[in-house]
Amino acid sequence: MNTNKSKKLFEQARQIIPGGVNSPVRAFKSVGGNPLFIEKGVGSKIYDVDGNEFIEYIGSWGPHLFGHNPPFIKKALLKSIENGTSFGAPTELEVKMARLITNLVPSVDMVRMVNSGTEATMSAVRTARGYTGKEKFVKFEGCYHGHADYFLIKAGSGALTLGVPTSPGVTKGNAEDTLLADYNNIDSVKRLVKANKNKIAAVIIEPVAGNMGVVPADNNFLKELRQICDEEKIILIFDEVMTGFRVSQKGAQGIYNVKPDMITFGKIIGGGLPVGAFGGKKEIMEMVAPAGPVYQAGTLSGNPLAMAVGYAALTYIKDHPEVYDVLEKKSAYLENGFRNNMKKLNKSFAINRSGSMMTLFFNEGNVNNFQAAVKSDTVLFGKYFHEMLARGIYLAPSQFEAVFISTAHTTADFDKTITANFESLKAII
Ligand code: KE4
Repeated sequence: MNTNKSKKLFEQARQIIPGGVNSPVRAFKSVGGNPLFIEKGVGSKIYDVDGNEFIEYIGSWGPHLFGHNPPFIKKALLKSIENGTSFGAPTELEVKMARLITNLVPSVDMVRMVNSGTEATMSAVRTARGYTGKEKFVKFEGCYHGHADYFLIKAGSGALTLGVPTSPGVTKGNAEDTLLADYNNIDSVKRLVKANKNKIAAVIIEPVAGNMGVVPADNNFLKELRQICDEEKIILIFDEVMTGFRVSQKGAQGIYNVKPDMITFGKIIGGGLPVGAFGGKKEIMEMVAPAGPVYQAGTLSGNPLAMAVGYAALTYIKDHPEVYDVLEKKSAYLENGFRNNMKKLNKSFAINRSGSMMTLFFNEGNVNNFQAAVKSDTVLFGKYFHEMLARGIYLAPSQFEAVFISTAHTTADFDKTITANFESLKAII
């Protein structure tokens, strides 16, 4: 495969952009080799600057539920730009977007738009602290909530992939107020609550973790978490930046029937443009400026272009709930293809899937938490990644990420992927 243009661009990029990329996981550091520079995306395919075509499963890390550039998204963007890009003043579309989200998601009475998942989670924790008057909060090892200082305490995703359990530059003060629990281990939460009586403002969790690879919460775990938060007056925050409108029309809370007090969104609600959001109960959200004293702001929050695309995406989801049955069938087909391959090869690597997000772990055990996930063979994953790339399949360049299936992926795409998976596994085992 000719990748000369990408190589040249990467050499230039590394001189003027840290690591040559604007987000670490894109640099292929954990799989080796040089990243490909992408020129365009159409449906389930992306094309790099050297003209190579790939069936791709990153979907821009989650936003592309309908594949690249679906006509209805493109139309909404082109129509919106006729009126300009951004006004820094309220627009009707922001009201319509907020109403659509509050109608679609039962636990959201009010919602504030921001520009990234990090802003959403950072603001949600600050609001929970302001509302409760308490300072500490609990996160789970292996969960990633973006790069706000107080989350980069043994974060998952990028930090985990980069093997840096805590990031330099994060102060002791931040680390002191961030408590770490074990995913799917309710006793670890109880121990923290007991040791920090009346000091914990919030628990934030990915209800289906996607940043240690896909690790769904055990059924009772979220219910027990909800109960502890009720008893201890702790705000339960579901970080659904990845799972929101991905795993069901109501996100993960739609499949677990557990209502959080606050919820964060990103990715799909922006349809590929920079958007995040945080929302929840009215009495909590009324704490947010200018309604209340918890300051939060953003020059481009709720900007017309992002709202136009996000509104088109969520309107499609509202009008087509059957899209989740379609995604379930497509995703199950791919998962079963991989499982059949492993049977033929007499291997039993773990596959975790929730709806249209899935991870193949190079790990023969059951992966239901961070400690299990990190036992995966990342060297073998790196070899697998490149074998698949050489066969025209572009996966997430890290063992600790999810692959995303879209409505644009066809059976022909899956059959090609399943064949590539078989040949790649055979080549590396
Ligand atoms: P952003 O700030 O990257 O928009 O969102 C942070 C975030 C928050 N919460 C969850 C559950 C997330 O998955 C993310 C971001 N996800 C990663 C992919 N695992 C973004 C990819 C990247 O860092 O480039």
